[in-house]
Amino acid sequence: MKIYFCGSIGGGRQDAHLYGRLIKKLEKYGTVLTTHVGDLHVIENEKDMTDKEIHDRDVSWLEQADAVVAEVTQTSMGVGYEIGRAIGMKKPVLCVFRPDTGKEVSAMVGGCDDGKSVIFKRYKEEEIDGIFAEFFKSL
Ligand code: 6IA
Repeated sequence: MKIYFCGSIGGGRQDAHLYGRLIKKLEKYGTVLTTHVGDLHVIENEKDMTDKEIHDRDVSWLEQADAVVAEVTQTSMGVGYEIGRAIGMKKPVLCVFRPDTGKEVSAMVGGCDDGKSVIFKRYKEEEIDGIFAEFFKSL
């Protein structure tokens, strides 16, 4: 199982530590192609790559992925783009959002759940094990 994890980078790195914890949990289910999203040094490490190189590499990983998991609490243009591309590629997608942060989620993400292969869930971090287990069992 190849898993593409999405989290905010340019949109703000406030949740970077959380992404690292979620990626560790996802590694129970398969190979996470995008571990750099949880890396506190990603911006510094990839500063020599052009936008085009980053985009083309990430889209090619998205094409290879069997499932996509997106943490959508921190608004990010790139994460929204990846979710849209993944749905277009008919990949199973799980979006998770933490309402207790007081943030609002875009209606285009909050409303993307189709009850089958595109799932949107509001959660608290202590609930994530059950949410991941249910999502991967359904694949
Ligand atoms: O708009 P954002 O940057 O927040 O978009 C974040 C999403 O786009 C993540 O889920 C990544 O998969 C992808 N992404 C955006 N930027 C990068 C990146 N370097 N490296 C890898 N994936 C990325 C950005 C470095 C740059 C800020 C200097």
